Amino acid sequence: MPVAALSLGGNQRDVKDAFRHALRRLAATRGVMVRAQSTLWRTPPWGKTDQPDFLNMATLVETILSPRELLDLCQTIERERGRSRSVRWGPRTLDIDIVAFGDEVIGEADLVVPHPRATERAFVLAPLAEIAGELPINGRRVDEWLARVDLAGARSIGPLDA
Ligand code: A4P
Ligand code: MG
Repeated sequence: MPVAALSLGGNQRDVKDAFRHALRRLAATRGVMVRAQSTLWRTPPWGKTDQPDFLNMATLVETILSPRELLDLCQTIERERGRSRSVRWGPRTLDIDIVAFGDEVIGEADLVVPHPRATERAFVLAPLAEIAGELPINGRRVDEWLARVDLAGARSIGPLDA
């Protein structure tokens, strides 16, 4: 079964609660098994810097869903936590990106895998490296990509449930 790497992020309202909700929903979905979850990271805002710090984490799921079905599921979970998409790279309660899906390469209008910006984002790579450092993405391993990005201000704050 393919393993997909997901990146979770948010900086509005109760983000930890949104992450717990997301992990519960993923685990409760038939055909999706949560195999690993990173610690929680506090990260400075990327892209649009005049907004609060984010919380980020990563999870690995093994799934019989297709990439599109997994995207639909992630978007349903985002909507359940009131995600609004008004500002690009702006504040949000819960964002779930598919970083990688097995070794699939997808280039559709609304689904690009591996996620095109994942390899330049410390907030994606640092949590993911804890659980999938050797995962290849676009020709390099996650831990190799991580060595190339600026980790300033990003720190693990421990397990989600602590
Ligand atoms: N979409 C295409 N490919 C994918 C994929 N692999 N996974 C499409 C998920 N979605 C994918 O998503 C818009 C559309 O992208 C979706 O409807 C889906 O069809 P989006 O999340 O609103 O925006 P985006 O275009 O994916 O932008 P991007 O670059 O992911 O930026 P975001 O998600 O808006 O960035 N700083 C820190 N420290 N931590 C963060 O978590 N997040 C953002 C938000 C900005 N700065 C951050 C963080
Ligand atoms: Mg996104």
